[in-house]
Amino acid sequence: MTEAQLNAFIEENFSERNLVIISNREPYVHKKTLAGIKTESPAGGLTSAMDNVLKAVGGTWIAWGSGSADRDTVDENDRVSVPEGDNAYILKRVWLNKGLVDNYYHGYSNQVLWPLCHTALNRIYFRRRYWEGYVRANFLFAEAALEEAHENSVIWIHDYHLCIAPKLIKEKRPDLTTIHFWHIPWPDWSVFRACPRHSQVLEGLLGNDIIGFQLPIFAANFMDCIENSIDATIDQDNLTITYRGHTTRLKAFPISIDFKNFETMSSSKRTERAMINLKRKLHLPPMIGIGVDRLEYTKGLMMRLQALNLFFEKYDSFRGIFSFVQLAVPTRLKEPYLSYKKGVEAMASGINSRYGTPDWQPIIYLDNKVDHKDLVAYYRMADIGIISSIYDGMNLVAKEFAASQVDEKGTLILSEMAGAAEELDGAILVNPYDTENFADSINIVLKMSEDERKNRMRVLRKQIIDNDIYKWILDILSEVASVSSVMLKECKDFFDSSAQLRKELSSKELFLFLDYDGTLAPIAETPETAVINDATREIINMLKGKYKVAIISGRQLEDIMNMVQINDIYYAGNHGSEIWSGDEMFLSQDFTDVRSRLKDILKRLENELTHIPGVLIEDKGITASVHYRKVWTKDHGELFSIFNNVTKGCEDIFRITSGKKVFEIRPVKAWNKGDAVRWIMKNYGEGTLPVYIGDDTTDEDAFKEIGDGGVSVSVGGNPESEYFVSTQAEVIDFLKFFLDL
Ligand code: ADQ
Repeated sequence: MTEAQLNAFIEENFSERNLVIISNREPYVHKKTLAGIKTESPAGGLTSAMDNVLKAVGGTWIAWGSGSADRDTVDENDRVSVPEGDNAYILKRVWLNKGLVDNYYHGYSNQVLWPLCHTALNRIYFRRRYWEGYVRANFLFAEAALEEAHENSVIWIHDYHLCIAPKLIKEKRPDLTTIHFWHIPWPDWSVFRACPRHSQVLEGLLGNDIIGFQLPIFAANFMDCIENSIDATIDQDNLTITYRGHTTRLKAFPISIDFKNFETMSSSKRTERAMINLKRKLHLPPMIGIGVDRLEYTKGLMMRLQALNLFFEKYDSFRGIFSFVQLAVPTRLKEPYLSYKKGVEAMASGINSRYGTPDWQPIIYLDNKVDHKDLVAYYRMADIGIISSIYDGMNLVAKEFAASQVDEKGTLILSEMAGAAEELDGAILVNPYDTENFADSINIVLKMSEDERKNRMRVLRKQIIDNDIYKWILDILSEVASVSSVMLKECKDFFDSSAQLRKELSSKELFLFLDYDGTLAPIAETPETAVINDATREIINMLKGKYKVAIISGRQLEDIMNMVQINDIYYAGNHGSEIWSGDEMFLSQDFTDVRSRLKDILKRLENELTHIPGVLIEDKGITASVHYRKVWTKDHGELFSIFNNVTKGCEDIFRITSGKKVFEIRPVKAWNKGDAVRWIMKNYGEGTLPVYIGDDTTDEDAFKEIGDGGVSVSVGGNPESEYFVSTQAEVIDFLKFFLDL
């Protein structure tokens, strides 16, 4: 992928779309110096890649104006054209006062979300004012985006600082396409539940049309968090979440670097001269290791130094001939970073005083930031690059190191906990917590044959060449283009539309179709405990005097009639295969032939799932449900693979769907809820208008059946329905609406 190819794609698809990027940090900072105002340009690879995109198509970048001369360089709308002289796009600055910076940035962003997502729970520190500042700052970013957005704009939001902004933007402008890229890991629910205000964070992010993660596992973890804390409709197969009528798609887009640029910089004469100078200036021995990090506890610098300490102790023949150069640029100059910095420096100097000699230092510790054009010399001259993150979204240093290895002589030691480990074959993987194995790995790499090193490095580099930053941007923008062309279907808030509905429906005869679990009764741990409350039962009893009423359920007919206990209404059980008309039962087909197959499947599932606690297999005669609400999240992977394995190959006979922590197994030819609605309407509903409410994926058949010929309402939102109510608790108000009509 070349930058030119990407630009051509963007020109074609986005030149009319006005791209708006929002990030915490700005791409150009204006600073006051003695010599006047100075502009500092993009530091990281990502910023410069996004900068190139906007230079190609124009658009707007919204960011916190943090430079000392930032206010002096903007117009009355807080905008400045960048880059200077080129005026390719607009940088719009958001102003945050010191209190907001403390609460939003140093507080909720860096003391709650950052440690949380890196599973460093003991580093979380929360104050209520952090949250208030976070919401306020997000409001300011969202407001700036709304001011800049045109019709048809695409808003591309970056990272964990801006979780609430998508919801705020979508509430005001549902027509805008919003994509959020999450640069850091997303933990599973057992970790994320520790987050103070976690539901608001998730709700905020569900304002996006697309959320991009570094790896599929982070998207799966996000889904897991939604499933456990928000009443939304989840489609595991298509990785979509529908909440309050809006659908969000999740997808992994592993980030990368500008490979060509690193390779070109590293192959230059300038770099060759720089390597000679560095070796002389730093008194480097024949073998060199390199670490390049922000001074950040998640990067595992302490573990790396512990491993190096043990390495020099165990493999003393390397003393005097191998030095490790650590570039550690301090960031976030506050606690806990100040203490961490002291600890790292003390450990480095401890190793030096233990093993160092007057003319050799085992650790050369440098705490300055180095431009990428100078950094490549460090990468290229190293025999070993070490990355030891305790958890990391991706880690671009891994890719930069490989791209700079134009002589293919260096080898990468990479933490298994870094996202890059999932992507890069050819590296030597280590567990940063396993100090001895880590130290041994350094020894193995330093003794590795030249052939093996070259082979490993070639494999590594090939993967980055094929997946560079331009491909990453292209993949994301292609997804955006496809989402906006398909236009994810939206549904409307039932209560917001109630005045209009009142007008339309009050003169009509209605037939109310009510789903049970998750609609009339809240979702519960087990099917027996999902009960309907007295108030709801009383309202249905009153409604049946006014309209025709049917209860439609996935449960067996007998079971659902027992649970509801209301006479003189219609019932459909087993997802519509069994229907009770008030005085007789109708069975849609004869199921004797599939019954034995279903029994076999259930028997196998029972046998193979016995060791997983919490699985509940419900045999409903014609159909079956496998509930896993009570199964530990850690066992989900195994459960899913056993389930898939057992049900594989029976697609011609059974239709398998997933709902709220349940798999449904239904004969392909069995009626679904849509068929049941059609049959009941044909036989008993002449002259009435159907109104259907349900919460699950199995209700989609009924929503589709109703189409424009009635009113379809989902609990939590489902793109197939026309309206939604937000939660199960609101269903009672929905029923009252019809009582009052
Ligand atoms: P970081 O954790 O900041 O960001 P990382 O991938 O480690 O990102 O990259 C750091 C960048 O800073 C690299 O470009 C590197 O060259 C540069 N850098 C670090 N130390 C430096 C030094 N001493 N001198 C000069 N430059 C230095 C987050 C996530 C990552 C994810 C990125 C991108 O935490 O997991 O890879 O975003 O999505």
